Amino acid sequence: MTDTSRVRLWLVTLALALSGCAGPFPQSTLRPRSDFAQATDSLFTDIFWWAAAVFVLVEVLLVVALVRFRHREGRPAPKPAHGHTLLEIAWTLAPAVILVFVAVPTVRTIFTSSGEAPADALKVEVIGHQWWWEFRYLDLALTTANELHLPVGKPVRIGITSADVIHSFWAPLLGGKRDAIPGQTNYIAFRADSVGDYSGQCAEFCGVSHANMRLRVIVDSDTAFGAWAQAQLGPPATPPKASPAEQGRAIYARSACIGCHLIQGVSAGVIGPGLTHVGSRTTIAGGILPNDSAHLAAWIADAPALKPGSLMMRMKPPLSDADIAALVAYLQSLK
Ligand code: HEC
Ligand SMILES: [Cu+2]
Repeated sequence: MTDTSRVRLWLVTLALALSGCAGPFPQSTLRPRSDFAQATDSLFTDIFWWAAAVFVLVEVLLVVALVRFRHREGRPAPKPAHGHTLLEIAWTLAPAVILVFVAVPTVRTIFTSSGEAPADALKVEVIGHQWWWEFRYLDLALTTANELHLPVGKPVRIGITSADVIHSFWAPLLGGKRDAIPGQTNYIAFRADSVGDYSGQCAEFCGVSHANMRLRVIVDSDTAFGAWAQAQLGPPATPPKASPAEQGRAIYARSACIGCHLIQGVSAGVIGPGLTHVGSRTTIAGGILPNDSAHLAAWIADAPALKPGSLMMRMKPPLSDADIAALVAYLQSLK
């Protein structure tokens, strides 16, 4: 590699690293927005400063030793410290004491992040699927996908499990990362402290589209959360007579879609995300695509082209463009 190309490589790397930090809510654990994230962040900060102090001390001693005991012409070798009892006791005890300072807050944080929550906490079950997330609000009898709405300031208890392989739920500014294991439920609990749209993702390799298994946690004000839940609990919108959306509903009802998707009163599939209110979501396909006409159409035409390995295979025989447009109109009407 020439010198200029090496410099260029470093500049590109730097630009990428810096742009990774941009944006309103980057996936950073260093900007906690919940008590859970706050606890892990303070633990990190505490241990970071302990480590920094040890580093400085060790480096200072090293430099002092290098300078003081360096080889000089005609000078006898320095006396070894071997067998110096006091010194040996000191350097055995000091690390033990430092480890206590690390262990106490660590164990405390393990307990505070173990999923204990007050009895009135909002209970949500998170189920990982290849490659999307299902969210069930246990007390509200409400199920949604990929976008988890939560009320600000309220305690939430999240039970995490999986329908297939091991995934890991992680919304860095709020909580996680905690494994989603089939046949087992792991818990986290937190209280989000500010309204916002926080991104997250699966954090355990789970197959070809692992990197395309993202999620959003939308922390709403109390009233906005209430309104959202109310709307989700309602029946799906009925498309107006003779509209493209009504035509779309007819196409949906006679296509393979019904075998995999739930739309209340229309179909009862359980393999893919529920679509009863799919029009109210901002993204589709595990948070990787915006929920707009172009992306919905491309997705319905050929999902695996947008998301390698997607379990929503290409429809056979392929749907016509007109059918796809009608399906898109129908799905968008499902607010
Ligand atoms: C074999 C089962 C299967 C069939 C048939 C199927 N889908 Fe899907 N669908 C899925 C799965 C699984 C996902 C989630 C894929 C992912 O995100 O990786 C999905 C995702 C979607 C999404 C995105 C939802 C979201 O919120 O992310 C839409 C919209 C959708 N399907 C519409 C349709 C339509 C319309 C049809 C019929 C033309 C259809 N699907 C047929 C399994 C299926
Ligand atoms: Cu994964």
